[in-house]
Amino acid sequence: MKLAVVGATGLVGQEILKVLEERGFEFDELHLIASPKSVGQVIKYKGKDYTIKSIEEGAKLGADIAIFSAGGGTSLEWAPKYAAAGTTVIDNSSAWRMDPTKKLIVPEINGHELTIDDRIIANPNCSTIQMVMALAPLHVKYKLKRIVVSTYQSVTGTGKDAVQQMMDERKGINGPKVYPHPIDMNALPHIDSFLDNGYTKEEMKMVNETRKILGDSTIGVTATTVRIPSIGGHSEAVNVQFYEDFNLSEVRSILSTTPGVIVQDDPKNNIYPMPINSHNRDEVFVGRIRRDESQPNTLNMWIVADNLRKGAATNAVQIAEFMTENSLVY
Ligand code: 11C
Repeated sequence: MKLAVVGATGLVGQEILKVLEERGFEFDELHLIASPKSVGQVIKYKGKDYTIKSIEEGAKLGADIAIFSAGGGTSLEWAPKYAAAGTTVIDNSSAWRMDPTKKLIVPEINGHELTIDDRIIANPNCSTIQMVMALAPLHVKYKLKRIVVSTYQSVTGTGKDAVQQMMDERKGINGPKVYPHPIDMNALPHIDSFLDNGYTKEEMKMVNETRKILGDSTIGVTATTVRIPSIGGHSEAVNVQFYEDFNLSEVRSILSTTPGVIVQDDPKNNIYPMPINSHNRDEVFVGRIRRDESQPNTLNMWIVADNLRKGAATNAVQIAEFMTENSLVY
């Protein structure tokens, strides 16, 4: 098994290496690939030195699996070249997610759709993954009609430079800016670029990716995505209307027994999910579970997860595990 990590020096790339090590992912060879400015640098993995290779070198390796986290442009250009050389590409960018010929996978939900013929597999957006992890088991039982979601997203979703901007602002340093406004002590209702319909790309990802993963294009989804000065994960206030009515204790029981989901819901003791606690965790945390008393069959929840983990690295590594464990890699 030859494994390549493309974009190994970025925040998600670094997290992928941590997750591979923690989960004991087995391989014979590891190749770390990054942009030209990082080529030749040395990165340690399990105490061993790895020299960063270029994406061109990586394409010639004949890797069995390549986990890409190098942005949409790189992926559009290079994922097909890697796939043509026999590599199964697991791609973290938005490049292939809505391509009808590519699968958009959260292993716990639709991993069973994967086959040996899938050579480019899309990893969903972080804010979508954590939401569908909590909603998929409820959809099976009560059938989703409409989702209204507002997000409170960590600066780590933008990358290293955004974390630096926040830290600089905190220290009063006038450094380089990633956001059009200050982020520390602020909230920006603006993630990714604005589209003609008034929504942002991030908001439309939540609409379209949710429907694709759950395999139901009739689900109504409307999103407002907001960047806040937090680090440990993304948080989401989700209002969900179902076709069938539910019972709150049954909802809690379904969520508590869903692999990868942890219910933290004891408001009297101030227990609810928070990004500070989801940091470095692979699970999705759900709390503030309550009925929306303003309309029938409607539930409110608060969902938090580490966007670099289940929202990106962990989900991608889980796809790689699924492919190898089920002999779906050439
Ligand atoms: C953010 N969700 O928090 C974004 C980051 O489509 O994979 C991931 C963007 C993507 O800004």
